[in-house]
Amino acid sequence: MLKPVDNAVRETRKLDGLWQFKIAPTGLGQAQKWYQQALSDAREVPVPSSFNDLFPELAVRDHVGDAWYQTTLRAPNGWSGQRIVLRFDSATHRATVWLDERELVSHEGGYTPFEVDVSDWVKPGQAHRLTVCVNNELHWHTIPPGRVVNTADGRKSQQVFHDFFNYAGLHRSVWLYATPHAHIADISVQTSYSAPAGTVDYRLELQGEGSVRVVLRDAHGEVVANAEGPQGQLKVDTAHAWGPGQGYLYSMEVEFGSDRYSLPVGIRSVEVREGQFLINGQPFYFTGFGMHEDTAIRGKAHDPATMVHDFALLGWIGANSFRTSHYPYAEEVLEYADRHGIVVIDETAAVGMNMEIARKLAGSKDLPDELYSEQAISKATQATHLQAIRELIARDKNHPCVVMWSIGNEPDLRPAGSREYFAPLVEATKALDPTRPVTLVNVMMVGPEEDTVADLLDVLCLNRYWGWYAEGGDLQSAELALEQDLRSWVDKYPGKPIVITEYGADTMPGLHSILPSMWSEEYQRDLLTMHGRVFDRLPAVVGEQVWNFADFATSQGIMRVGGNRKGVFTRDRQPKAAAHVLRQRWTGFQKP
Ligand code: BDP
Repeated sequence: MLKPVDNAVRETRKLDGLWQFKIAPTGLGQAQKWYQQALSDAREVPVPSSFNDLFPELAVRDHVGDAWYQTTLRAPNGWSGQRIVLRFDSATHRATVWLDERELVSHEGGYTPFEVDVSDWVKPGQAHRLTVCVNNELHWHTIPPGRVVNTADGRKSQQVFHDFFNYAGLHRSVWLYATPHAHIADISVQTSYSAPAGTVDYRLELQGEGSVRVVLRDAHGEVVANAEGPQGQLKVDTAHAWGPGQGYLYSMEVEFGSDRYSLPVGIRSVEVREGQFLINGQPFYFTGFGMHEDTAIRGKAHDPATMVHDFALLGWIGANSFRTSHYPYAEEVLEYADRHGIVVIDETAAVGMNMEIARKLAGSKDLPDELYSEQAISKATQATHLQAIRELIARDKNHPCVVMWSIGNEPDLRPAGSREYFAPLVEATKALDPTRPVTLVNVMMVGPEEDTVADLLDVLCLNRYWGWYAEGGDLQSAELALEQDLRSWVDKYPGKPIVITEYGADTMPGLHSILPSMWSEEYQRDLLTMHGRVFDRLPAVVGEQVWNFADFATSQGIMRVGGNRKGVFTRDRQPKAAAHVLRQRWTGFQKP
């Protein structure tokens, strides 16, 4: 799916800004046809933003149901005769859109874009009413799953099975854009690199008639290869590879009839071989974090200032990678990673398929007994999940920074039905993109003898909390247990590389302790250092990503004090003591 761009023939207009807004019980506004007129009793909210933290009102923060958004849309006069498209970069977790009184489109899934051709309805120069109903409920069949229950006094309450606040709203930009009617609908590239040569295999999806020309330019604008036709290969004899720390991008310029699109392309290869994760044939060791899209006030909204600052902190600390835990991030983040040579593990929003964790987080005792069943994670969930994978790959397939797909986080892979649920999804991911390794992030409670899916994965991604949820306060025992745990995976799956995708400790900034004590800055520092020692003793470990980059908001509960405090940075991005230790370890890091 192509991101809207401005060029000689294409134009964009962002609809971001203050929109009219109103929360409502699920279905009420549809029944009363609120899209037929100006929203009554509405107030202004910014787009993009989560709505939850904007007002000092419990009913807004904890709202479960619909959130109505409305604005006036006007396409420029100059767009007459063009194809006009309305695009939402995300609407969390689902939305229905009306233009004036006409229902245009609905979309399920809170973290991937959707768009609709509005050429027949939008009259350039004319004002149109744009109404969006966003719904934030999570159910067993949604991704992520959750459960809506009724409180004793008849309100709706959302139980989430994952450990981050269920922020909702229009989190990313809304666009109107114009292209010629005969247009380039999609571009897919797959690259390979074997020093010094590189190739770019491309495939175009075209609507309408026209001749096709494809030109590849280097970063100086020099033409290095060209081709004709909707499918082909561009060869570069002496290629400048994209790689970690090397955000070198070519631009692939596509001409189709009068349409133009220029796609940034990084030439690189990714391969898992003999226990190593190879980028451009070289062993790569991941350093970095699991992150979150999470800041004060705006919640999960994409914000360029936060993005630039977070990447600067990644650079400062010597991180070369991150995981988009636990959902696809704004596409701008991937573009930035492309340009700056940061390596990304790209994850779907399938998080929380785990009753043991759900019980702790949702505080609920009456969850179904069987996780993979019609009452819980069902065929319907699997269908939503597959669609989420399709949409993730459709959006992100051309980003060189993305080196691996993670189809989910910490599902319980012990119960009956887990393999039947996940095996087809792993297979589908590999079929959709044969060029990238596929993983599914393993939870500590599922050991190598119990995990029903690990044999299908290219890389073992393990989340481990020795010294925190187990052996808490005793780093000596934690060190022994961690090493034993990891060696059991190496024994069972010799030759499969391991990335530790989570490890860490909740830490209150400013809390200090002479002796190792949980929650202190020293404890987090020592726990991370201990993990580093163990990883260095195990050649199979090809990466370490600390949980988490920064403190983040969660649901309320007895496990969390003002959110999850496992950040190496605070929520406002100040370093805890551990940040300095990681910086020392990661700057110029070489696996021993
Ligand atoms: C893991 C989850 C992550 C949590 C983390 C924690 O993958 O989302 O935030 O543990 O408990 O289970 O801090």
